[in-house]
Amino acid sequence: MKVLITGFRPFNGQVVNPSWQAVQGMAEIPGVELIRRELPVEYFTSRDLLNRLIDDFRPDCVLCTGQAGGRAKVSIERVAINLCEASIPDEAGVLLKDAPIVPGGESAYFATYPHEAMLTALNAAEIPAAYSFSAGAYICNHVMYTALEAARLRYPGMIAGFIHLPYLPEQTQDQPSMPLEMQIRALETIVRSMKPAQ
Ligand code: PCA
Repeated sequence: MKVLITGFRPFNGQVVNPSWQAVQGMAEIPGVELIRRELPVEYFTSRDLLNRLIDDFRPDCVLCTGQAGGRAKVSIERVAINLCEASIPDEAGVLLKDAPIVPGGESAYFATYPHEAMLTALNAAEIPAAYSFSAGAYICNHVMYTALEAARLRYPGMIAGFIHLPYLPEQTQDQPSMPLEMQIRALETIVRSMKPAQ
């Protein structure tokens, strides 16, 4: 099984992004070809790059990951919406409000990964995890929408979804966080619970 897994660069003045740290830290998994890539926290370049990676590698599964500062658990995102609505600009200085990702496109796409198996596996591994029904309306949602749109329109059967990760302990004094070791284990557990579509 070929899995394209992405993390993000740091953004909004931070020096690390747990998502790329965790993706880089993952061990190889038997039976899985892991393709790891870092995405910029920019609307247009992240979408173009992800689409190009999907077209080049034709993965069975696209798993994108990002930071959700303030959340205590690993979030299994269930839905991406066709909306950009952010209070901060992206790292290229683009500020979008009330803008569609794809004008005239589907309003929303549901993640196509085996969310129940993933949550069960995370619970069994005693890693705090929960479903989330909003990936926001910034770059993470944008990238998730892009992956799910590619699955729907170009690569039927491709598994796609998005995982939001908490802050690392060193990123915050007063907000929830999760050690890097546990974030890495979470991603390994999630990938192991994926099954390619028949
Ligand atoms: N988190 C942001 C963008 C990049 C990241 O890691 C988000 O939730 O949209």
